[in-house]
Order: sequence, then C-alpha cells, then structure tokens
Amino acid sequence: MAEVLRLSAKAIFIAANKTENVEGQLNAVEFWNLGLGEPFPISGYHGDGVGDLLDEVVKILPAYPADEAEEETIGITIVGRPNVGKSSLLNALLGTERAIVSDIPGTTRDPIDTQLLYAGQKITLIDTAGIRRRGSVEAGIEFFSVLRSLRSIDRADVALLLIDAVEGVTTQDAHVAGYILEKNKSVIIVVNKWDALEKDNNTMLDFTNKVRDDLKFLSYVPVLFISALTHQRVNRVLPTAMEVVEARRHRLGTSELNQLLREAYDATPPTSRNGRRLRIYYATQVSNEPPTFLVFVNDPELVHFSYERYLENQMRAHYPFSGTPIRLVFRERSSGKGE
Ligand SMILES: Nc1nc2c(ncn2[C@@H]2O[C@H](COP(=O)(O)OP(=O)(O)OP(=O)(O)O)[C@@H](O)[C@H]2O)c(=O)[nH]1
Ligand SMILES: [Mg+2]
Repeated sequence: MAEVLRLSAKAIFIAANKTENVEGQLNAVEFWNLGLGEPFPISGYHGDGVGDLLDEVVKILPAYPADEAEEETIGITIVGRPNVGKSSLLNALLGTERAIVSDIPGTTRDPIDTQLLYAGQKITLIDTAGIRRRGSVEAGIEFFSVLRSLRSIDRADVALLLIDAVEGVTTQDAHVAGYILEKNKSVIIVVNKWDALEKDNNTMLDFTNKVRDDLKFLSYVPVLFISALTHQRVNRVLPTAMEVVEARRHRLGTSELNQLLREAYDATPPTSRNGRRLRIYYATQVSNEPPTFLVFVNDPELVHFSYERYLENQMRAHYPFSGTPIRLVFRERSSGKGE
C-alpha cells in the first residue's frame, strides 16, 4: 500500500487513528517505518489531533488571497501599574491621540480596543486601566477596572508589561507577570520613561540585569527600553510582538525534538532516586499557543523540578520560544510496549 501511494506522486499524510490513549500514540510512532514522513496520531472519535493534521494539509494547499487567509487577529494588551504610560504608548504606536493621557493615576477606566493592520496582520491593541497593588484597590469602580484589565490578558496573545524606568520593577509587576504566564500568554517587558532617567554607558545593561534578577522566572522574555513621550524605540514594540507571536506558533518537528532531548539526556543524565532513574522514551509537540509537549517516560514521579527546568532550557537553547511559556507534560509509557 505504502508503495502504491508513493508512486501516486501525491502528497501523503499518515493519519494513525484510534490514538486516544497513550498506547495508541506509541503505536502511531511505528508508522515512521513506512517511510512516508511523520505520522499524525489522531482520534476520529474524540477529534484529538485532527486539527493538527488539517493544519499540515492546509499548509500545502495553494494560498488564498491575503485578505481571506489572515482572518485571525492577534491580541496585544498593554498592562501595568497606573501612570506608567500605557495610554501614551498606545498613542505613540498609533500616531494619534486615541487615549487620554494625564498624570493623574487611574485615568483609563475601561479597556480601549483598537484594530490595526501591521505587517499584513490584523491586530487588536488594548489599552487598559492601571493595575494597583492588591489591597489598595477599593471596592467599586476601580475594582472592576482592574478586573477588566486582567480579563484583557485572557483575550490577548501577547501582553506588553509596562514598567516605569524611574520606579523600577515592583512586586506588583511580578504579580502581573505571573498572572500572564498562568494564563499561558506571552509577555514582553517594556521599560517606559527611559528619557526620564540619568544614564551612562552601563545603565541599560544594569537595568536589564536588575529586571532579570527581579523577574527570574522571565529569563526568556524580551526587554525593551522605550520612551512613549519621545517615541524612542517605540518602533521596536510591534516587531518584537510579532516575533513572540511567531514563537507561540512554532512547532518543533518530532525528530528534531527527540534528538535534542536525547542529546540533553546524554549530556546530563538525571540522578537516580531510590535506585530508579528517569528514562525518556519519546516526545511530541501536541499543540501550540502555547507550545505544549507530551513526553513519555518510565515514571513521571521521577521527573524532578530541576530536571524539567534543565530540559526546558535545553529546548530553548535550540529554539528560544521568545517571550512564550512552554509546557512539558510527562506521561508514563504503558508497560509491555517494547522495553
Ligand atoms: N517622561 C516621560 N513621561 C511619560 C512617558 N510616557 C508617559 N509619560 C507621562 O506619564 C503620565 C501618565 O501617562 P499615561 O499614558 O496616562 O499613563 P497610563 O499608564 O495610561 O495611566 P492610567 O491610565 O492612569 O493607568 C503622563 O503625565 C505622561 O505624559 C515617557 O516615556 N516619559
Ligand atoms: Mg491610561
């Protein structure tokens, strides 16, 4: 059958059906032997994997005119404490005075959505109300403003977390960053009011190190230094957001992924626990936005937090997934399957 298909000179996709359980997914791997490329584990019954298969099929179809193909809009929300310059940044990006800017904290009350077209992509840019320290938010109007700011993160792909260059990173900024990642959204740190800082040759490096130190869990996140007032480097914001969106949508090929994990494992094997050592059998990227990887191991209990972090770092050394959280899901490989 494989031979007949090969002779047909048509594009071939192997859909390995009935792979809703782990065993089935492992069996699907054996279709590599057909030599017809990567098999797609799907479940016709549950619908798992069908979207991924269709994505690949659609990729090789002739392109539609751009306006039909780019239906999807990318959500970019601007968040941060009151008065950091969120509305000023929106205006600077749009080149118009769309949002009200004032030195009174709490000027913006409701999220303002603006649609724009950038590099052929439809973008919804959202200016939000400032998010104040927990505890200092009284009930009433402000409470709901903050709630709506947080909700804007839910409907965005990327959050621009604005930080005041003069005030530096606060614990509140760290909280908001944590919230963004919890929602599996991508993030860019944007240090605003860069014009208002006395600077020497080291200021930017020192500030970057400080940000990295204060927000250790955001080591893979781009940091930009801008002035919404003078427009300094504001032109870096949207290109960086597009890079991050691309990273969110990136797929690591299965053989690429397995090779890099094998190399990582061999370079630094995990230490054994109670005489048992973690073994990694096979991994596959099961979805994106954010990229999610299923890793089959002998026993997920043997995956130590620090080893998971090590694997993640090795994956990022191979492909940075800039600004984007990635998820590793460890599953036990069912017994009786090979070794
Ligand atoms: N020096 C300097 N001032 C800025 C910059 N960006 C904004 N500001 C000033 O900071 C104040 C607050 O700006 P907004 O853009 O209203 O800040 P916001 O984050 O939208 O504030 P809320 O809507 O109240 O949360 C205004 O007085 C701005 O002129 C900047 O890059 N440099
Ligand atoms: Mg505002």
